[in-house]
Amino acid sequence: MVARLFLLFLFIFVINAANLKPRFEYKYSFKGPHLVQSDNSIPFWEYGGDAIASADNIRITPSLRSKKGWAWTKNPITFDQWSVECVFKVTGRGRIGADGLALWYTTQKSQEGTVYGSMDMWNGLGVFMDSFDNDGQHNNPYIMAMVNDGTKQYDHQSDGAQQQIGGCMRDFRNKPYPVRVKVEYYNRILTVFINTGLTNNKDDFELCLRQENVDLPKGGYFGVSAATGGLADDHDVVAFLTHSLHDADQLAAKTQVSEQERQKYENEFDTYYKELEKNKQDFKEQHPDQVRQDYEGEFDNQGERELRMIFEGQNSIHHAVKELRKTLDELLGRQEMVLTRVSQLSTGGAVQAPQGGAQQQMGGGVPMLDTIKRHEVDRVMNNQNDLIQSAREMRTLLNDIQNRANVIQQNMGQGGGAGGGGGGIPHHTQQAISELQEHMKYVRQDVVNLVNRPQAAGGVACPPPLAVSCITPTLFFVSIIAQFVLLIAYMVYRSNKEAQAKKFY
Ligand SMILES: [Ca+2]
Ligand SMILES: [Ca+2]
Repeated sequence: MVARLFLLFLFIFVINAANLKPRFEYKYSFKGPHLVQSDNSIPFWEYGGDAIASADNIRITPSLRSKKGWAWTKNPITFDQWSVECVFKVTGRGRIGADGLALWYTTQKSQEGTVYGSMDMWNGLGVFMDSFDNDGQHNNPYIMAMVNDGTKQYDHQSDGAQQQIGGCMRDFRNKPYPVRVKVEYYNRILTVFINTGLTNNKDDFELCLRQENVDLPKGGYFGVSAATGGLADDHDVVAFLTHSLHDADQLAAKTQVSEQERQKYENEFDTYYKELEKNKQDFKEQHPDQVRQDYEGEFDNQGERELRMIFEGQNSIHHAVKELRKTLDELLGRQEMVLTRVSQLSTGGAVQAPQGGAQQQMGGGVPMLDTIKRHEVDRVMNNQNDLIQSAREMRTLLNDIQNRANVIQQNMGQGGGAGGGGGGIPHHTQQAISELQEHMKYVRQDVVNLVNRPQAAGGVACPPPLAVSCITPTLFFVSIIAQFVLLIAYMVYRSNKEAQAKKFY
């Protein structure tokens, strides 16, 4: 039976919810995280008593004994049907807390009193979250609603059990998530839902009470208050969210009116737009020099310029990296070369030794990559030896020729003194010598004539401008002999060369 009743209620709520269109009323709401302003005021709200406002919530009372606090909207509401959602946390160290939190819709505000921190005998609605079980019925914490016309006193001793229009027993203290109480007043129906904060789902509401034919005064104030007694809890209100409720059909009618207004505003907009365009055109015609060019291309160029700068920067970085890599490769190559030479010096010293002499001959001990080969060295050495040998032979021949010349000279001297006494000299030789002496005599005579003739003539002399002096007979004969010797030496050298060539082949 209870389940069927609950389903019926739920069906009615769904029907109601389907027809309701809420609209958030920020002037009757507050929430974090920037709840309080720099001057500790809350926009559209006022608070007092022991209440402390922070950025995240309003601590209506701290967990100290006998504290009272409150917060009210500054202005009365301008709508008749509404939904308020109070998000709060009641926390205390004890298993039992006190006294409780109240949510108000009344015709008066900011009256500190005895009913959960606010004044008694109120005119309007009070929804109480009663923590402390005054009547000992073990039915607290308890949530109840009470409507007052300003004449009734709240009965603390019985926890208002006989004054409530409805309620439910729910534990709202020390919950993991904020507790939410949603109160709806629509078509004279008062409904209270509760989310007990066991989950993080903000829409996890359950019905607490529903009462029809509830008449509330118009133009009241919303408020919250709390109080502590001998026991104390922190009563923190995290958010107070107010929505005005509108019938969907009424809203449609209002929207229809808005549609007509929209047409009107659109026409006005068209008119103003055309006028603006006309004024702009007139301005361009009157001030052609002040008319700015189209910005589109400029912005495009700027974007392209930035893109090009980025590309250029990347290219320069790429180039620098390439240069670095190239330099690194060169360094590595040099290092490898040095290492190779060092290893050759350390391991191949004995092998290199035979070439040491040649290398030193080539101008130092620095190894050369294109060094002279062994057979080339041998050839050069052989040529040098040949040259030395030839020089020795030539010296020998020269000595021989010189000796012979001396002999000839001696024979000539003896021949001149002894007459025909030839001694051991053959006859033909003696005859040739005599002929040679004859020729020499003629030659000497001619030379003497040549020397003496200029003196005798007294005119022609050796050409004085030339530095070369006139040749003397001794020099002449020496030159003749030297030529002779050179001729013989050349012939000897040639014969030796041909003999060597024959021997080589
Ligand atoms: Ca109580
Ligand atoms: Ca009780």
